[in-house]
Amino acid sequence: MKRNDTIVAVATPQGVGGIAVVRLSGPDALAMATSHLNLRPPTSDLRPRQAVYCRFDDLDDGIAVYYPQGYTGEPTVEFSCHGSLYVQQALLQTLVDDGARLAEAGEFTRRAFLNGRLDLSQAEAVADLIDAVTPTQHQLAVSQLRGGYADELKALRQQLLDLTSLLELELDFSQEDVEFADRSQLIHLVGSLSLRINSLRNSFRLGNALKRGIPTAIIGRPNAGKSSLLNALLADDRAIVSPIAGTTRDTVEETFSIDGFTFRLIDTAGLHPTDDPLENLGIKRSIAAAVQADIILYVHDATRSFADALADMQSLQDAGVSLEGKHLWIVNNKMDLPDAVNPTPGVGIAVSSTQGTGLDNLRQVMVDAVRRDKAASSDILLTNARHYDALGRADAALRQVADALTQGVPADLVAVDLRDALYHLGTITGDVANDEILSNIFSRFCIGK
Ligand SMILES: Nc1nc2c(ncn2[C@@H]2O[C@H](COP(=O)(O)OP(=O)(O)OP(=O)(O)O)[C@@H](O)[C@H]2O)c(=O)[nH]1
Ligand SMILES: [Mg+2]
Repeated sequence: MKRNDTIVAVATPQGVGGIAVVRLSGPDALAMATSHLNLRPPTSDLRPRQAVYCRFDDLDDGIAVYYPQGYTGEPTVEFSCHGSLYVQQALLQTLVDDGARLAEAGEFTRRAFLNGRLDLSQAEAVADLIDAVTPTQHQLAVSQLRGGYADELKALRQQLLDLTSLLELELDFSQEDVEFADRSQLIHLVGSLSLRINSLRNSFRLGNALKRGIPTAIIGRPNAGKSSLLNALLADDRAIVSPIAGTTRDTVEETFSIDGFTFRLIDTAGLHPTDDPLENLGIKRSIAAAVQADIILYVHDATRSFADALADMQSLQDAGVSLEGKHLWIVNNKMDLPDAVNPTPGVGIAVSSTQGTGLDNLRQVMVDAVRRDKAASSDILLTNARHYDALGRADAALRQVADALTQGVPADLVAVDLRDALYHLGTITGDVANDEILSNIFSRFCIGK
């Protein structure tokens, strides 16, 4: 990809709108724009960061703003025109005929990164910010955009880099048995980096759940009313409900938000002992949903014996569903029926999915729990899967370094692992970046960003 050409794209969403913004960025941006702009009054000038009313050829009237160093870090002109599809396309065409190139997805932000306006983790936060629909997602993106843990990692990485360079210098003097790199300082630094990395990695489960929706599995016996509960919480007829046991065969997923938190509800096939191979396939998926869930809503039909529910709790754990770190609530359903009894007063949550009673309480319990988890977690939450992976690799390398240092392994071998750790830490902020990493990140962006 040429990095020095002038690129253009519509920066506003595709389609018709009140206005559209066309963004032109690169060394020729100002010259290209001025050759088509009729400034009004004609004596005026495109001055840096000033909005100027102008006519763009014979096409449209609008506002142009020139930034000597725009979002991309290069000369940029942004033109606000009427949001007609014809005007947008014709404006693009004119500039392309003049030598501009249509920008690829994320290319403006990619340039901003390459020109040092943002580090890589901030560029990724821009994508998250654009995607955010809830206050929580917004808050997570903004905290990453403002530097967050990336600044801290950058500083720690720099210290590690300095010590690694000293260690490598020793290799040039291998005959002379000198130690430039202070080993105890190195051990201390590796230790504090590992600690920080682990606390960040531990925050990923919650961070990721808050960003993508907290996985919430609805589990229980056939006919307990799981699908009815899903529909009631969503206030939508999403899943099929019927009096026939075994209606839901496969998992059904849908997200919904309360008080700024997004939950990813997963309705599942009913649990019970059966020889039916198809049903067993469904039950396997129910268990898998319970394994990955942060919240389990165990739906119990309150007109039936509670012994089934207790047996299910046991069989879930036998099947490998660890309840550690999860919330599990027993939702006593069908409380509207005359023979319903609440078998777990004070503990279970009594609802009627068909009447809608008790649902506000259930929603409140769910939100309160997540709010408590968030308050109890570290101030910074890791939300980016790429960073989670890179931190894991960096940590593995650092562990090798720590082992090697305590065992007195020769410096050249320690240096190899140090370089490995430095590499993986560097990919987070973009101190190390190759085309593959960049393409992966920026292809997630939309055109014009
Ligand atoms: N009276 C009453 N009936 C309910 C309630 N919730 C569900 N039902 C009824 O119970 C039957 C089973 O409901 P479903 O929601 O399909 O149950 P399920 O747990 O999804 O069942 P499977 O998909 O077969 O595992 C349906 O006839 C529902 O109308 C409730 O709160 N009160
Ligand atoms: Mg169902």
